[in-house]
Amino acid sequence: MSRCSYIIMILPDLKKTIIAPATPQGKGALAVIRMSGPEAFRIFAAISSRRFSCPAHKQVSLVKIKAGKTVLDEAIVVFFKGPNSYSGEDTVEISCHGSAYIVREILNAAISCGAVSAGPGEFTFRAFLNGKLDLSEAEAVNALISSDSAASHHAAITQTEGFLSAMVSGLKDKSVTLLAEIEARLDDSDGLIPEADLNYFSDISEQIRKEVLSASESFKAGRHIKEGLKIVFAGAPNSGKSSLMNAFLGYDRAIVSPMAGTTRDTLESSIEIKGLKICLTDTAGLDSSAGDSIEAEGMSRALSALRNADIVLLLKDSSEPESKADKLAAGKVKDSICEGTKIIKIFTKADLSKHKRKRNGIIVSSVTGEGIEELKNKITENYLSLSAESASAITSARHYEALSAAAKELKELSFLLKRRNSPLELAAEHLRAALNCFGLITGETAPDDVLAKIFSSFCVGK
Ligand SMILES: Nc1nc2c(ncn2[C@@H]2O[C@H](COP(=O)(O)OP(=O)(O)O)[C@@H](O)[C@H]2O)c(=O)[nH]1
Ligand SMILES: [Mg+2]
Repeated sequence: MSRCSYIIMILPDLKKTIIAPATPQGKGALAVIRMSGPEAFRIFAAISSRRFSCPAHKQVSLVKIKAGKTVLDEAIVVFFKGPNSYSGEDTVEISCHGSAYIVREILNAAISCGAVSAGPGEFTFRAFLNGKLDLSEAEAVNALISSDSAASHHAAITQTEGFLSAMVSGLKDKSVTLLAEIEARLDDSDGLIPEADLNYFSDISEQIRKEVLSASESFKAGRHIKEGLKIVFAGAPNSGKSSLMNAFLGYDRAIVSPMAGTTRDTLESSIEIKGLKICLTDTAGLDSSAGDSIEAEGMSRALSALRNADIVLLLKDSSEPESKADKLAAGKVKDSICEGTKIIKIFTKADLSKHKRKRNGIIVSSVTGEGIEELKNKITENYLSLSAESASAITSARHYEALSAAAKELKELSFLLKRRNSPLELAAEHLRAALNCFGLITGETAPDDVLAKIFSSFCVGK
């Protein structure tokens, strides 16, 4: 999205009443349309068969919806009176039949009576502006909609319940108390307040910094929880990468063939194992003799997948002696991976192999399924604690950056306080900067364009 396009919608105009479908486009048994704003009840009355000048909060009615005299549908309608609604405004939720035509006509009818189409995330943006939730809770709503594993769901649901807000609010309270102590000394020209105990101040600052660091360090786990573990299949051509990926998934995602060079691009798919999201990437064989430009591009994508991998499965055909291509692939993997990436050696085609001796790796067969369970256990063994950590992990890069910036300010603050004759003005500046970072997470100090960017990543209708 260009900078201009989100600058234009920086803050929603709360005087307007917005409307949008809350369910995906297309045919379905039911569709939900949401309308929110000061005119929501009046506009709904104008498109319905009954007069609803002042419906009761949470009133549910079965109503005919009309465009002029034409009946469009009979729908269940729920009324929420602001401020007790999701957005904090008067809201009408229409559950109509899930025809794309009906949805479009209801939207058109409401728009012709004064409603405007909602922007992405605008219902939640309004909820934020109306103080119904803070920014981290609003982001958690989006994460909840995108959650695709038990762990990512658990992390999102605890954040919608305010875990992160409570943690940040605790950090803010401690920082504000310390700032008040420092500012009192700055304002105390008459010397009425006891002199600052800089050691004590420094201890408090260190305490806050340690809490911030422990939260920001959980981002490593949080990233895995949200984005999943990145597993890459690598090895010589024909070592059985695509077959193993398919065996893992339980369906034929990748084309398998005895012809070397069948997989020319990287192929991605994800599954859930033991509550964790696992992203699998099949790669083109790591063959230096990659001839044409497509193969060369395939190779370069494979190397880039290796650089981003958490675990690389290095495959070798166990029914054949080790080849030059195997050695080459192993070398390429070692040269390309980042520090911390784990390599698991896999000996494939166990059903064809005469020697079933296990050599520092796992023997698998994509044909009989042998070894697949063992491999799944091996992949997840070091990450099982992630499910437990998901309740308190930082999952957003934005939150991580804000916490890291706060930790940096607090480090400078402690350093300053430990020095004799430190200028307290400077100490107060570092503390204010740290507070500003905390406010970025909960939204108080987030600039309008940052807010607009965050909400523009939401679905329309949320
Ligand atoms: N018998 C047997 N054949 C396999 C197995 N895995 C792969 N193959 C065969 O080996 C060939 C290459 O497999 P493929 O998955 O395309 O290898 P890739 O080039 O590494 O992706 C194909 O003919 C597969 O049918 C296996 O576990 N057992
Ligand atoms: Mg392949």
